[in-house]
Amino acid sequence: MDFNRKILTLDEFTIQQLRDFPKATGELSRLLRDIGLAAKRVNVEVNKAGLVDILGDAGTINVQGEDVKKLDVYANNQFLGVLRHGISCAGLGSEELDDIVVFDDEISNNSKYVIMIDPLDGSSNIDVNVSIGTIFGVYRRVTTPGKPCDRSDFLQRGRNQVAAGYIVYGSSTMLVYATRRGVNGFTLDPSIGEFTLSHPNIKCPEKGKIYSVNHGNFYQYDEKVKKYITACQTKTKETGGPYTQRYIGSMVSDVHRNLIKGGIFMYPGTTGKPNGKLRLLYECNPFAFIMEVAGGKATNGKERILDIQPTELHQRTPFFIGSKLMMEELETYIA
Ligand code: AHM
Ligand code: MG
Repeated sequence: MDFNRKILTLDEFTIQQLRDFPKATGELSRLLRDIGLAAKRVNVEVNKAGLVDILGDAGTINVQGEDVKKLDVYANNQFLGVLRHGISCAGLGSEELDDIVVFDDEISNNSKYVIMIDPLDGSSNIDVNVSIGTIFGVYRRVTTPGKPCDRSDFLQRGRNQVAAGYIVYGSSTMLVYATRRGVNGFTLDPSIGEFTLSHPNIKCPEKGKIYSVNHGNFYQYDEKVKKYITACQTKTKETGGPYTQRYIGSMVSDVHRNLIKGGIFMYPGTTGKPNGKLRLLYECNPFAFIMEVAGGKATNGKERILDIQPTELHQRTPFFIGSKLMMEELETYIA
């Protein structure tokens, strides 16, 4: 069989990027390779979730007080294990873990990066065969390499991310990651077991036709948000609506689609939960970084997501993200 040698694998791509930086150590490339490896392992289990007894509740409650599905636990262990054994990560913070994990050994203590991760997002969709995903953000440590990392390395503003990405386990499996230089998407080629560059230099269209929000919460949103949603449904000169409503309930899939096609995704605060549901550090910050590099915007309604100074590992925030012009239009409603 002839392979198309013009198609780069994830490893080939990240190594090629190093050519432009003669002083680069390759540590970030190794980290991305480790993430790719863990993602492939999780992908195998996601694909057979319906077949084996890995499906369903693990019977424990995670730190957010939500039921944990077995696959969440599996995914968390895979990423934790691969990154701990790798040599490019000093520690990890995860949606599934109460506190950070410090990889306190000589090699890990010398690495300059830490990772925030949601190992398996969209958990309510796991046992119904709907796309789910992994989300990650990579930070350069603020503590000095050579010593164990600590919480201050993780409680950084999102704008300090050096890279961020996600994996979507969908009709095909994709890994998308951004550095300041651009956003690139890789599709898993099952025949060779490699992520291959399929979506080079992703740019989010400035305007799209899709809005994504949980309509079930409509009457709990504040008046300004309700007005904007109503405008999305109404044909007006300003909005160019009505828009199409699309909401999977897996943010990775919802934002991935809107990133490619153009659109806006919202998880506003509600009367019961003023900060909404989504977590700043490992759900919103990585997507905000990716979206901004792709030309879009992300805010909590008052402030740019990437400027928020975190105080808690698991803090939540209202979240609005999407195409630049649609976000600017939203801002005229909620400012
Ligand atoms: P999870 O981390 O428990 O999976 O929850 C996060 C998910 C997001 O992927 C998605 O956007 C949101 O929850 C959907 O929530 P809701 O069902 O309230 O609309
Ligand atoms: Mg999540």
